[in-house]
Amino acid sequence: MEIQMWREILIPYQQAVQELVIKFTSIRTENNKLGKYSPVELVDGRVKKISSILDKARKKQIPLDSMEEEIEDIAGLRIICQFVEDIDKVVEIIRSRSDMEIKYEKDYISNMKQSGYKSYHIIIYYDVHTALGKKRIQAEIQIRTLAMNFWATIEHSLQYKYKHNIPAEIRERLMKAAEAAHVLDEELSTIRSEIMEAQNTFQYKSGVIADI
Ligand code: 0O2
Repeated sequence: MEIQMWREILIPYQQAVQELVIKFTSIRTENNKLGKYSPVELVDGRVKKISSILDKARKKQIPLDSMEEEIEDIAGLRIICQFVEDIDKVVEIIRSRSDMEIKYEKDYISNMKQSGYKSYHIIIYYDVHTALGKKRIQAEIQIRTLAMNFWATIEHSLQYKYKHNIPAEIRERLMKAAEAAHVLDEELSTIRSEIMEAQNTFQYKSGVIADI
């Protein structure tokens, strides 16, 4: 398929990512305005590069006409939470939304990947209205804590550097780091209410909600 055609195919995905980033970010800003704790800390989104789409299709032997259905992360969203407990809250929010239909969920938190990767994935169907009309696209939403994200970002860079062949010694250290990230999440969870209270007080004092 020609590059120009791909550029056209990706337009609704770009729009979907922009819309979804705004929608999830507004959960944070609305909570802040109400002086409430937000389960959403950070939101990021991206459209997969054409070269990565084609690589994935080649690797998984996906035919051209089913690429859009089978490559579920052409539109990708990442929602970062402070605490593990917040992930469940975000999942509940997504399940209750009428503008997003869940295709399926993958829990890599209860079932950590062999690499040490932890994250909660939800594949959704989402309708976008572009100049060319309505299109139902898929998006992958990854929900994880700051600690899980820190680990995943570093591991992803190493995967890239070593072309998916990370040396055994580094892999071992990554497993230790994954365990340390898990311990950090557990420790912080035990003082979650203290931290939430402190952050609410801080928001009032620093005037984040003073302009309501
Ligand atoms: P990107 O955009 O570079 O992040 P597969 O990709 O074949 O392993 P599947 O079914 O496509 O499996 O989806 P899966 O396992 O849910 O993984 C999808 C995405 O989750 C990946 O996208 C990563 O972003 C993330 N992920 C999954 N496993 C790992 C891991 O071990 N380490 C890290 N750092 N991230 C992981 P892509 O395709 O890699 O693309």
